[in-house]
Amino acid sequence: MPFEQAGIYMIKEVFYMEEQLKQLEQEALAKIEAAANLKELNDVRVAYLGKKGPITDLLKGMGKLSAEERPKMGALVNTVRENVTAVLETKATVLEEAAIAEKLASESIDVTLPGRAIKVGNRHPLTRVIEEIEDLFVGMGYEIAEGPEVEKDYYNFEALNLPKGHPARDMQDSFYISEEILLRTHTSPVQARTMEAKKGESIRIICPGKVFRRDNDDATHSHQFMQIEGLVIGENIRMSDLKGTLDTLAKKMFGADREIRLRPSFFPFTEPSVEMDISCFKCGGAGCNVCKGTGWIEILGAGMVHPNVLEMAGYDPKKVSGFAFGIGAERIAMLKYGVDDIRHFYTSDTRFLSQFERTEA
Ligand code: FA5
Repeated sequence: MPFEQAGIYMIKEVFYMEEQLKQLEQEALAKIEAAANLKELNDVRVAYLGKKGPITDLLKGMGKLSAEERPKMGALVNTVRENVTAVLETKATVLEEAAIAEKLASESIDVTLPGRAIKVGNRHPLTRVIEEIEDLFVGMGYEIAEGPEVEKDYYNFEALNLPKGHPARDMQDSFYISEEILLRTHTSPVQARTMEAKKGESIRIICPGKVFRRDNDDATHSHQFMQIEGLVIGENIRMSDLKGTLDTLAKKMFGADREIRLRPSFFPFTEPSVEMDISCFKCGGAGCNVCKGTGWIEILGAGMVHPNVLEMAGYDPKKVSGFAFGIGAERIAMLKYGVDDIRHFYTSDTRFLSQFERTEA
């Protein structure tokens, strides 16, 4: 090709490549603008900037240009690539943010949906009653004592002034393991054990625990039940101290306007012995179905510790005296919560037990 002709061809070629580049840039920018998501944007990147894309093709065609034109055209191609890349990146950021926002919106938690309830247990009504009584007495300076449920005949009966053959044993028939070992029939053996251990010191204890009797189960009796024993020993402990203590207990458990009544009774380990009634919390004393028309409800047995019991435990009845009481925890819980059958406490029926959820004792 003659020299002049070659020059004209070169000018045409440069012009053609510049035009193509501008057109490609416009096309790429328009497609970037139109890309609706990151995938479409990536397709644009591959199509225009990829190895098989038109811009790469143009670069490959630069061999046809003169040595002078080549760097100029190279710089121009690079400017276009940089421009397209920058716009691509800006758009990518916008689309990424939009994608995140969309994901967050689609995954948002509907807090108005009701949660799935987690089943948690609650304290047994008898535990509530026992803890409430414990709190009251600990607040008055009592200690909490414990004793074995499998007990010696000696502590359950003999040390409490109930020698073998004593007729009052019939009121508390036990389950015998052997002649000398039995399931305790009341919490009073803890009195005898504590007195023996304290060796003449003054005592102020409360003793909650499980007891057993050969009673037939019915609405108010169970062969296994809970008692709470109280014992105070010291100088000058009088019946009036017992009365004041029981009055405090009744008011705490059943309300400040409760009256108490002490009736003479018999226990071989106390003298004098009493049964304590409270004025009916339902009718206030007028008579109703709860108090069986009497206006009073029996709560516990109590009395002044018998001199024989003091002596057997090594105390001098001429120097010290004391009082004791024994509460049936089920009786208190039945009255307090209006439970009509003692067996409800022992059948583990959640329909019964769940009624005490979040209920203040
Ligand atoms: C006694 O057990 C004496 N130890 C109480 C006592 C202690 C008196 C200290 C004096 C000094 P009693 O057998 O009455 O007493 O029983 C006391 C309470 O236990 C009763 O008032 C009753 O509420 C409860 N109770 C007795 N037997 C049963 C039973 N089978 N089922 C459920 N509760 C019972």
